[in-house]
Amino acid sequence: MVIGRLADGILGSTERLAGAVTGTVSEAFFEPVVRLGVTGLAGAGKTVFITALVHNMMNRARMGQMQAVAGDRIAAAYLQPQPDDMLPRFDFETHLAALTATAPHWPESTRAVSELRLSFRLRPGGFFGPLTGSRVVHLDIIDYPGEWLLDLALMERSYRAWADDTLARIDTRACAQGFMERARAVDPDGPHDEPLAQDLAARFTAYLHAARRQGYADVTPGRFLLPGDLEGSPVLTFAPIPWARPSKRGTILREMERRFDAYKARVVQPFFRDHFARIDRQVVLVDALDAIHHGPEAVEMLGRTMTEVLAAFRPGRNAWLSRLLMGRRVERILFAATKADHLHHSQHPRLTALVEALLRQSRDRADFAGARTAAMSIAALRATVEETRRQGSESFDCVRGRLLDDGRQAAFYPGELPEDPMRLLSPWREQGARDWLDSDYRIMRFAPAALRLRPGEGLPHIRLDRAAEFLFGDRLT
Ligand SMILES: Nc1nc2c(ncn2[C@@H]2O[C@H](COP(=O)(O)OP(=O)(O)OP(=O)(O)O)[C@@H](O)[C@H]2O)c(=O)[nH]1
Ligand SMILES: [Mg+2]
Repeated sequence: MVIGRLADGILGSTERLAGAVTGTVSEAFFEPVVRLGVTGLAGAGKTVFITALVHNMMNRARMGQMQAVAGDRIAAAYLQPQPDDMLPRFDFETHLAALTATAPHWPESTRAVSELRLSFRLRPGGFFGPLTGSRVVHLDIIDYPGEWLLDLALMERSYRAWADDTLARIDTRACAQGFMERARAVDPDGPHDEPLAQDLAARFTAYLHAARRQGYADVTPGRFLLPGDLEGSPVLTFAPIPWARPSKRGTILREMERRFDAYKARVVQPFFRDHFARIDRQVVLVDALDAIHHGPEAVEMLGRTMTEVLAAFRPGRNAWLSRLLMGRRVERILFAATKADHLHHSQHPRLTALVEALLRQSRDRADFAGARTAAMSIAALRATVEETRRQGSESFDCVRGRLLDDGRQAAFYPGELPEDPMRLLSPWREQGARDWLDSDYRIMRFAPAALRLRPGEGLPHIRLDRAAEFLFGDRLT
């Protein structure tokens, strides 16, 4: 059966079933809700992860590692209207259609927060099961850019502290010079002038993008990189400028201060209060293979950015966040290296070990405030098959797939990851090495494979069922 048609059938019936099964919002009172946050830096694989997860929870033949699936506890899984009216809905149908088209393609980049509610009707289990009847559990999935977590560092700072600090840090960076020249020339006591503010903000944004490409982790304000519908608005039209005296009314310095405060109050705070603070379970997706491909410095920078991002999960270090959370905490955090279908499975433990090593720097300081954590390598959508090739007396564990660039089928040997992840971390730390010394790690972009799914089968994946079991399996039994 063609998956497009199969999926259509499922979707058509599920949203109808949703209404029939759960009826009104008031019933939600009796129905537990798990809020699952899905984050990661741009391109880490959030959209594909959510699409594949939802599809596989609705078509569970490939989810055997989940206890609730193995024990046949899930009677139905269906999409429902989400509880938050003000959040864009995660566009599951469009993303699924892209991945399951006759000529499948990857979904568009999303770059903003979105939400989807997947509900489960569970069969009664245990000794008293037959007496209790079925029950409903809701999984609210929230997709948000990891970059937004970087803004946490701004919340306890004044404009002055932030501007001073930022200018001192970026002063010598080559990619900041276009901005720095303009910033140095500004008279902070001069009258506020909108074209000047816009020019400063545009140059600062261009600097942030360049810094991000070069792997710098200190790229705040995060929303400058992913503005969504705030693009061009005054809350994103400010920049750090040098100052000597306290600001006076009507000056450009005063306006910059005011907009920085507005950014914190109107952009950062609502995100943390309305979305982040309500998350129960979290998956942080990491594209470690892409960093390895780019070399030692990129791996180091990925580690630093992750440390910054993960500060949000160690609220003890930030008084503002601790007050906001009021003792609430994320119960489980999964760190998942994505796109593991680029590697033969024999190398997956090494990829996982690298993610664990990258995390260790954050973990050593505080263990995520008591949350249970795990790391694994996954592919939300498996685009390759494994193949072992012989060349002379040597054999190579390859993966084969359709290349994204020209549609050709190709077998690909990505290079062998070292057993000790420090061999990936130390070349930059110890020698500032630009390239890998003894090996070469290549990466190829594969297109999603054309699929022939049998009824009940979700999208092919690697360890998505284990990831789901860790993240919310306990709430489905
Ligand atoms: N081979 C393979 N490639 C993947 C997988 N998941 C994601 N990709 C690749 O990574 C790209 C980005 O994936 P997305 O899911 O769009 O990433 P994202 O984190 O939502 O990206 P933004 O929305 O831009 O922040 C895709 O276009 C694919 O090329 C996977 O499981 N296997
Ligand atoms: Mg996305």
